[in-house]
Amino acid sequence: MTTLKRLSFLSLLQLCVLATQDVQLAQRAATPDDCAGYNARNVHQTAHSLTADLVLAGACALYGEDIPNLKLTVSYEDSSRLHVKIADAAGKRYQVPESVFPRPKSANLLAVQSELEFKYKTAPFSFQVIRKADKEVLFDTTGHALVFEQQYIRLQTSLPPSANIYGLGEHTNTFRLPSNNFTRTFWNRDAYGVAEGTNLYSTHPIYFEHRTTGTHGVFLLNSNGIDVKINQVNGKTALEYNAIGGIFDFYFLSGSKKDPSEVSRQYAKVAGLPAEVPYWGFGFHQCRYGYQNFVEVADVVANYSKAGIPLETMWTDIDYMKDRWVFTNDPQYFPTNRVQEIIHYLHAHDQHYIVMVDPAVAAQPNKGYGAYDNGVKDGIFLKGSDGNLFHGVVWPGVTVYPDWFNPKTQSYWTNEFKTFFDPKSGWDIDGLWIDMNEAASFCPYPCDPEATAASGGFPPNRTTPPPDPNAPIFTDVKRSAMPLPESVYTDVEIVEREDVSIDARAPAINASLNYLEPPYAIANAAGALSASTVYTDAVHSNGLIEYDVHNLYGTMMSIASQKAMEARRPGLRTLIITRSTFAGAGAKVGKWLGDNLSTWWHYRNSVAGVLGFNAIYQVPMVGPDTCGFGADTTEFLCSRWATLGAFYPFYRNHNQDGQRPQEFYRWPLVTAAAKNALDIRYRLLDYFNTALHAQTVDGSPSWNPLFFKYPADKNTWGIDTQFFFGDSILVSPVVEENSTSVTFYLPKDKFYDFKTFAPIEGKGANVTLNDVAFTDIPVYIRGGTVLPLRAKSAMTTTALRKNDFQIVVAPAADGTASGKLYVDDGVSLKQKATTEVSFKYAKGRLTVTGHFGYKLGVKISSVTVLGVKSSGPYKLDGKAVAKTSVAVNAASQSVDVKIGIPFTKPFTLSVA
Ligand code: MIG
Repeated sequence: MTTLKRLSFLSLLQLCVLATQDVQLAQRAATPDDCAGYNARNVHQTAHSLTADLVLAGACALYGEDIPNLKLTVSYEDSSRLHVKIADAAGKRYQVPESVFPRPKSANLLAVQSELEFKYKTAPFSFQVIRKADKEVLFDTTGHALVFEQQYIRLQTSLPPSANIYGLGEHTNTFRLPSNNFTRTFWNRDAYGVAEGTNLYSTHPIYFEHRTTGTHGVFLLNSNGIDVKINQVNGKTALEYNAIGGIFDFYFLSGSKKDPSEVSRQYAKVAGLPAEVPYWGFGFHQCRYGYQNFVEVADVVANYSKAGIPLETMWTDIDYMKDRWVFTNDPQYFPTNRVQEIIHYLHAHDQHYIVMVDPAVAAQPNKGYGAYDNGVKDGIFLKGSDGNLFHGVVWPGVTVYPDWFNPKTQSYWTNEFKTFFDPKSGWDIDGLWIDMNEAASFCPYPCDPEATAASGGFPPNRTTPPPDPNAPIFTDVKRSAMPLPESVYTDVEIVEREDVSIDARAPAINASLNYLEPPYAIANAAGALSASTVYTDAVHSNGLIEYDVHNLYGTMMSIASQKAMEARRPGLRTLIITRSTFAGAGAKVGKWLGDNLSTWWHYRNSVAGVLGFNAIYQVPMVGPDTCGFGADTTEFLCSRWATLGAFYPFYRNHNQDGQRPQEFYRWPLVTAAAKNALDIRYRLLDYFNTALHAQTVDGSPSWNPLFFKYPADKNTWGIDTQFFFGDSILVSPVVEENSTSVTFYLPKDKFYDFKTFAPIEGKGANVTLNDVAFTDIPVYIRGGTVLPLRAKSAMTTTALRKNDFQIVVAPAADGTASGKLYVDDGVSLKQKATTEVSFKYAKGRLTVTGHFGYKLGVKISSVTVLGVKSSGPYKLDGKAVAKTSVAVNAASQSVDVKIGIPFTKPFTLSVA
């Protein structure tokens, strides 16, 4: 009786819904392949496009209601790109907003002009994408029903057995993905320890597939939670997309038969060309979580220079904040006047300073806390499903989160930056580090923010007494608040942490859908969708639901922060390093690989991570925490990592609070390793800057997997502990724990040892080196290359740019070589004048051409030709070079010709 009374109208309604669902349940298919799929009707084919209505062929209802009517649109966007879109016929469903992912321009080609062919069957509807040149079927949904339900869409393609698939990051799997029994989940997550096989911080639903016939790409533009499953079924690779929302918005990229990097360029046209970074951003960065106060930060800077290790940029983590509130500083531990002293010192020494900013703002009303009060006043914080401010828990305790979709958020954010990072009254930072933007929360699901915050540790108590506010800094004393680590190797214990346009088309909240616990559960390693993040039923100011846009949060924070930083220093390139990204983020920011651990596995695995972001996702400015973040590093691991790190695009030593200190100067061995590696990096810096600049122009990767250069050589396809830095520098680090031996693959080609310049014949076989010192790393120049090296390294990149060049000619087996050099002022967004030089070498003659708009102000000290024995005579622009200027090195078979001419115009150098 009472129960009945309590039954409201609403609950009665719910009962009815349940009843209908039961009917559906009874009818529903057991697996996606049991579903009848859709039939294509009204196929409308013009010379430019194809459209069709897709009509449900029979109830599938695997995870809720089917959407009975769909629309297929196929367009030939350019000769290498085919756009295939399968959406609801009504066009009401969520699609990735153009403000976050601007769509590529379409040349609207005729179908006959495309390298790709779209072939379809009508009943049930399936399709193939075929590369016309060789009739290769690149994508094939035949025999696999299309499923399109409110909260579950599914599509499967058959690929060759054990297909070579790369991409689908962010992940810590091998670069070539496992081809069986494998799930890649996209749901951005704070992923301490970056466990293999789990979803990490970023979402890049692009894969490259490599076959003997060529390399192509497939990009699914969808920001919802997705499981991509890869299995071997009936002798084929089955790749299945299971997304919990959005639409199927595919871009097929035809790639190339001979050059895998062609797909990178084609994808860059879709994702956007990556941002150019300031030249100083390639310098070495030192960071850690747990620098206690300004004295310690200054000491680290001073100790680097005392040790003679180039330090370009010093970083400060959240330690600087007062109670971890963003846009505040602790007046006792990090008083502004003392931090300004540090920043002035750094700037006076051509060094730089970066600090962290988190998105979550401490929910501290009535405390005069501007970042909170201003946000509340502007109404820019994200609201929960109840219409009140959404609360999570981050370092300061209970927090709110900026809603990047709110049109007022940009001016709020820009203003907080302008105020706190004011060059005169505040902290004049040079770059920015943004974290926790998955968005991360420490609140488990279901979340009780007050209870979680009260459970302790938010914010953590300071563990050291405040420093003397007048403490002298930069006094050249090697002082340390932390004990130096012992110079012995100890086993590393792995500690797992316990807790831890289209824009306007915002679909209305659908009360029959479950945004918190949808029927299909993706394999989110955090558990529920809303675990340790913003609730997925939160509604953005434009009506978009967090359920759909969760994976965009970090990229939207990146875009807003990039604008805020540019507003501080108009006209200058920004260096922003983020943790969370979505496809396209590289157009604005760089990325670090998150919370790795100080283990040999993480050290090795970093190469695959950098390859993915640079060569595939077009986020080229990337690197892991060198020497490892969590767990204690060791002298040997940190030595090896210092040498490998010198070849990451983004080279930063970063460490977790409480772990053993790991600045490079802490051990003599690591100091030597870092000095040696930085010497190589800096001499190669203009070569690498040229490569990265080229990537910003057309997407050509500046970090290459071996198979990009040797696509026909099957031995290279799975290699992910070696790589090319730029196009021509082969790096093969020692990978075994505490070992001085390394076995690596040397493709059938001509190489030269970077250190000795001695030639070495690659045989398409493994090579073993047994005596690689901990301060050393095997580096080879690929034959066929002209390298513009700085003749000498320097303590800062500013000083480096004043050093002369040494041109190294490393001929291929056929005696030819080529290379290029790009130089500009290194900081401006728009360049007034640039220098672009091209080097060609053939038949003993080096020809240097190009334009020299940007004044280098340096000389070419010498040209070094490798693999030759002849001492000349040499002629420079037809005039004989003095014999005394020519030095033959018999041991390495190289000749160094001192020329000492200003690097201002074209010239030739030839053997007479
Ligand atoms: O919950 O700011 O990945 O680099 O040192 C940890 C403190 C928050 C996570 C980042 C890490 C950073 C740390 N942060």
